[in-house]
Amino acid sequence: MKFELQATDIQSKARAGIITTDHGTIQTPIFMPVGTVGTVKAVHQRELEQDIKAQIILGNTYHLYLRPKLDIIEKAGGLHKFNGWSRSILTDSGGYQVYSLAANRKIKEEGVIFQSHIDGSKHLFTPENVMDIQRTIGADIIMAFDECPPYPCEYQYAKNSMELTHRWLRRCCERFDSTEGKYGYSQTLFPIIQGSTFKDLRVQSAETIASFEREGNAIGGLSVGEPVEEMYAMTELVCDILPKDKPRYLMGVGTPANILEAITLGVDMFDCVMPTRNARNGMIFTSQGILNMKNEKWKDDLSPLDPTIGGYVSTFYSKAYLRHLIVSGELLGGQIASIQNLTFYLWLVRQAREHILAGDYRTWKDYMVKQVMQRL
Ligand code: PRF
Repeated sequence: MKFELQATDIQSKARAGIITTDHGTIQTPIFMPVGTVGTVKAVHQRELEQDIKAQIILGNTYHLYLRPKLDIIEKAGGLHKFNGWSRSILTDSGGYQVYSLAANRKIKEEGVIFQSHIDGSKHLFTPENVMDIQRTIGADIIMAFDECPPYPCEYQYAKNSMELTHRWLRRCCERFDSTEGKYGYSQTLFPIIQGSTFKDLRVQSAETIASFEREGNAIGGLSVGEPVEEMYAMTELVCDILPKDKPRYLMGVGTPANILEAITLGVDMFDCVMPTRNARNGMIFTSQGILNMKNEKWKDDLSPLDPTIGGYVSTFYSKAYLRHLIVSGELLGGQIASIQNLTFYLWLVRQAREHILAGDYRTWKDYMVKQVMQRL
């Protein structure tokens, strides 16, 4: 993997860059649609590529390991071949899903013992086998195995958990560096900063993670229920410590406003289920603001969803038609809504990038946050 920092905004710490993996280039700042089980829910790979213009998508170790299981992904020749997505993929390590989804999880020094949310079967994730699993899945960027503590959390718990994450990182790196990709292209490992909302822990974690000198760094443990000001404060604190010549990934964030604000602080990569999950419930993001499709107001509005952001779905379908599909519980409603929301998220980060390159990001951001977050 390569990262070229192209520009830093004059008015803020926002950055524009290019990541190159063996599956293509990624222009940052970037939003990565979440494809938990190897599919971005309700969206075809062709739509992801042509309409949404996604450059990288996410997959999840926890889910793919439990179903369809590794033997099938390996037989296919890796996740890219299995799901037909030929651009870049990042996999999360399971260091989050195992805490949020699995039953009866027990965290020990060795790893985490948990029961599958699908069939109750018992499994063990360790830093070593999570590296091996992500080698087999074959994502371009893989994540270290971490513990994401809940919010709120006692100082001592957060400290112990952060130290465990750091010890696990050493084991992740040892296993990753002594193995190779299985499919003829290279993979890279990103470590994850933890430390809850404690400043001294965040500083310590950022310094420790930076000292591993991996090709990119991630910020975990945020957007887990803490006030948004805390999330921004922790993000800024760690971005100021992380090396400038490597991409920074803020995990699981967030709303359009969260993304635009975190870009100001120096974050380059984002992922979140919000655009797809909320789409299926009728919450539509557009360049003009947020629409609740269940609202009567849209029942006879035949204007296009969002003609300014480009893309077939956003230009072709009307608000009234999408409302009709969603109110009727039609599958196509979830599909159109998901494509609209992702097209908007990718449009938003492309615009952000252009304004960083032009040097007026902050001015544009202040205006845009108000516009895209207003409820229409
Ligand atoms: N760790 C991992 N994945 C994550 C997170 C984390 O802390 C978060 C926190 N918002 C989202 N996804 N491994």
